[in-house]
Amino acid sequence: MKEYFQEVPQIKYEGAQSKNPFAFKFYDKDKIVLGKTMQEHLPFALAWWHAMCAEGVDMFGRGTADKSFGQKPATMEHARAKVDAGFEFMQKLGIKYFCWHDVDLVPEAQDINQTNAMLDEISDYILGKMKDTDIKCLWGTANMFSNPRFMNGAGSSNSLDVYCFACAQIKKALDITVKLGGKGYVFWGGREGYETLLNTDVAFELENIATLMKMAVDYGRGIGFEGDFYIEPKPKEPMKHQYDFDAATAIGFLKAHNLDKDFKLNIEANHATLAGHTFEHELRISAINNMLGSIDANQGDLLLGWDTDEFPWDVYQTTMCMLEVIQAGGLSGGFNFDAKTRRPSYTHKDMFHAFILGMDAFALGLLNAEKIIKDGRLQQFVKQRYSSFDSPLGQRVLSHNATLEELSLRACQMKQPELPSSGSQESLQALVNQILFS
Ligand code: XLS
Ligand code: NI
Ligand code: NI
Repeated sequence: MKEYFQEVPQIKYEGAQSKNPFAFKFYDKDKIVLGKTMQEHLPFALAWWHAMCAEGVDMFGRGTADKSFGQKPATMEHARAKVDAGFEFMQKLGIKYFCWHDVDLVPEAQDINQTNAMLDEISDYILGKMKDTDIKCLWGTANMFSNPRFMNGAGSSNSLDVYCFACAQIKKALDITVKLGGKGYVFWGGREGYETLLNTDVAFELENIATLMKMAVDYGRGIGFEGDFYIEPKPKEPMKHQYDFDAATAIGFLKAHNLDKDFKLNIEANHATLAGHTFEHELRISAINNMLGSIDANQGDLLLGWDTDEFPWDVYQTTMCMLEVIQAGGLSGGFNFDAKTRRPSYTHKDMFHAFILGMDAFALGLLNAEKIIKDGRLQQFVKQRYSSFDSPLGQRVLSHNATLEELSLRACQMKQPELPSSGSQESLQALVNQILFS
């Protein structure tokens, strides 16, 4: 078997003092943290589209990275080489999961029947690789945003014919997800949105998207898919207004259409910040609705207004993320590196450095979250902050037994309330730094 990344050895944990750029400094897969191994806390996944396909093309220039893996692009030989290279890459890093869109795996043919036949062939090939390794499929999805037919969206398209193509792609992608034993199926509504109300019937489009999702659930459950369907919220890009703006919007949509039993959310860090939220806000909103399913692990650049899909580096952010994930009891999905190396980081070695960065950043986040939880002062503060509700009257409010009249009466008797206790944000931030750096 050809080795694609000959210049890179098996990546091992060598500890924080190691000077080896091809070693983990913090990700120690068997280390026990809060009763589970790091590997159990952090089921990392490779995103096929970035790692195996994206060559660094941007609006102003062609690709800088070579992802041909010695084969002619848009051939089945190339598709198979990507599988070989992808599995070698994952094995060298100890990555146990991968995620894909249909057209990441095979080139799209003119005729959807031909594309489907190629998907059958490549999924057989992938299945063979999975059997020889302990690598699994985290989730699959259909790309319903790149082909020009989806210019007006997929479920939200004005064209019934295009809507049928969306159905066909979802059906096939679900077949392949089930065949590969995928834990999830993602809907990222890339073009499910609009540019102007002058040409758009929003109610019509939303209803059709919900119908499409219901048909997908019915079909998926019918062929034995037991995993979660996910919506991946994103507020904009490519569309100006995207319907799955953020976690709260997606949850409202799912509940309104009785889809909330079958769906959870796949939260992407960079999409959170594009929506004007922190990553941890989106995680918390999902978690309190029992809908935190999976994570697209990346980070954005707050100085730029688009999805830069950078590898996670900001350890405060991974710390806050891991605090949310642990408090939510973990993920049923995983941490998918929906991230790409910067355009000038174009070598195969850079791909390894990027994953080492991301895995170490999440390992640090996990270790930090453990410290904060074990310290306990932060949680204690939050609990104490609401302690006025411990009183008998407060308990009546919490058990929904109080009336507006009785609470109003108490206010009138008091004449003026005392000011609430301080929020103490600065003190808490200092506390977190003390916990992390002492
Ligand atoms: C794009 C999305 C996409 C989804 C899968 O912004 O993050 O990559 O994760 O379709
Ligand atoms: Ni994503
Ligand atoms: Ni994204």
